[in-house]
Amino acid sequence: MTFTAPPLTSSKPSIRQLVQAKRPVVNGWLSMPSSFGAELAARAGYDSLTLDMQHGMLGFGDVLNMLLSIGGVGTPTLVRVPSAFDHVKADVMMHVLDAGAGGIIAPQMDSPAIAAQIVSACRYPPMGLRSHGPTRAGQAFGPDYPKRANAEILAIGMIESQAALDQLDGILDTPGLDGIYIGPNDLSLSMGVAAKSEPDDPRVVAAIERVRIAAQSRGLIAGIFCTDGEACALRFKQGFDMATPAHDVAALMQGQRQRVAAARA
Ligand code: 3PY
Ligand code: MG
Repeated sequence: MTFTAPPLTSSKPSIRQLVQAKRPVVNGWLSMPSSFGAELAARAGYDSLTLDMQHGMLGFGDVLNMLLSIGGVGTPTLVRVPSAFDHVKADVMMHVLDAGAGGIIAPQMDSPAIAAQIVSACRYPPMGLRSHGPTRAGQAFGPDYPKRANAEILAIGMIESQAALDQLDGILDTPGLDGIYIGPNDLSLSMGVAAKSEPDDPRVVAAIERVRIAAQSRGLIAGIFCTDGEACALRFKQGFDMATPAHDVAALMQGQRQRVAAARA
């Protein structure tokens, strides 16, 4: 008798399915190393979650435990990896995909060469250089995972610098790239103004709109980081596919401050 472990498939739609159905993807952003916190976020109703290894306090072990607890709910989960700067970082991308991430958000996709490296790390040959070893992903997504992965894993890179704006067409034309995420804070800094999640400098505002249109005209997913839910709603009205209502730290602090203030009122 052979035993095949049932895949932990979820009834929740994938990010790609939501985007194709033109439904806005509300993407939670987790920075705190807590598998219980990750489970709570998954139960809070987000369409997708991103585990942040770049600026969040997460290492690989935290990401694995958070993927395990989110897996119980079934929310599609991406991992923002620490860096996309050089090929060495491809090992982190491949490692979190093996752990069951549904895709990568790579920061600072500043050139077509970096974009090509991100895609390559997310794709098995012949499309890329991802090494075979889906230790958890093969269990979580089923035995046909290696066959499906190239089509289903999302390779998303962040547009958040003047350098990326200067080479935007070349970056967005990278074969196999699934989408872009705008980092408004780094983009603002790189354009010479203060870091802001909701930039008001007209040059930054125009750049954000230019990136969204250029990405979506190529069929790429366009996502952006925001301050809160209201800001996300505005971004969805502008036409963005995905938006993040800030990270868990901001939400936790806002909720706690409100309670402290209410208690002292
Ligand atoms: C930015 O705004 O630069 C980001 O990377 C958001 O996380
Ligand atoms: Mg950034």
